Amino acid sequence: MTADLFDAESAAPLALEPGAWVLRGFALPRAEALRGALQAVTADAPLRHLVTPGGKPMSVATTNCGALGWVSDRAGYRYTACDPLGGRAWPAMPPSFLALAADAAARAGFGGFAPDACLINRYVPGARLTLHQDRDERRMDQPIVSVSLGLPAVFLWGGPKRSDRARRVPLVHGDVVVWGGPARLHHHGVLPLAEGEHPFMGACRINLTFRCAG
Ligand code: MD6
Ligand code: FE
Repeated sequence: MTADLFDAESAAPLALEPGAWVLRGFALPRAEALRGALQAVTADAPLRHLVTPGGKPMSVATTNCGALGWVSDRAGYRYTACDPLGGRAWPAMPPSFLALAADAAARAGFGGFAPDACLINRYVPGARLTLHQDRDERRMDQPIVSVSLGLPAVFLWGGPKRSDRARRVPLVHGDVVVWGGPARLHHHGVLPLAEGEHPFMGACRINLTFRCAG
């Protein structure tokens, strides 16, 4: 582990706008622990392609850990305590996940963040996420913490209205984005992932999104 990696945790956050921050490389020193915990979670609750309320399979594959998990099906979007695939509770949130989320939120000025939901998304080349708001959570006073691992992606950062102009923010392995307060309901998305092979994660991008859902 080099000094550079640890410096990432103390580097000044980049402000996208009030309440929204990019923490470059914040997760890098912990990437190995995160990957190990991720393997355990996905062995228990496999990644799967959920169907949108409109009936289309999502290009992103999804699973969850924590007390609550985000799901989508013909009936809509919601949080559930059990994995609809096996009927059992979602895997517990690994301590390494929880610590990273709390530390990143604190770095962005949101102290005491204790998420009860972690949505795990796997993007392969071509997978994308159209502009949306994260508004299925009960706690709008709590931020969203979004961790990028693996292949680079272009994050779209928009405004309160879907028609607001969206900025393109390149995200790489280890970057963390935190948004809350006045930015909590801003639209965001991910452009189609480019082809590539990441030395640490293979041919995919993993995104961990932490929320206070319940
Ligand atoms: C990202 N993901 O992948 C951001 N939101 O960088 C999201 O904003 C997101 O992947 C809701 C549901 C799934 C997601
Ligand atoms: Fe989102």
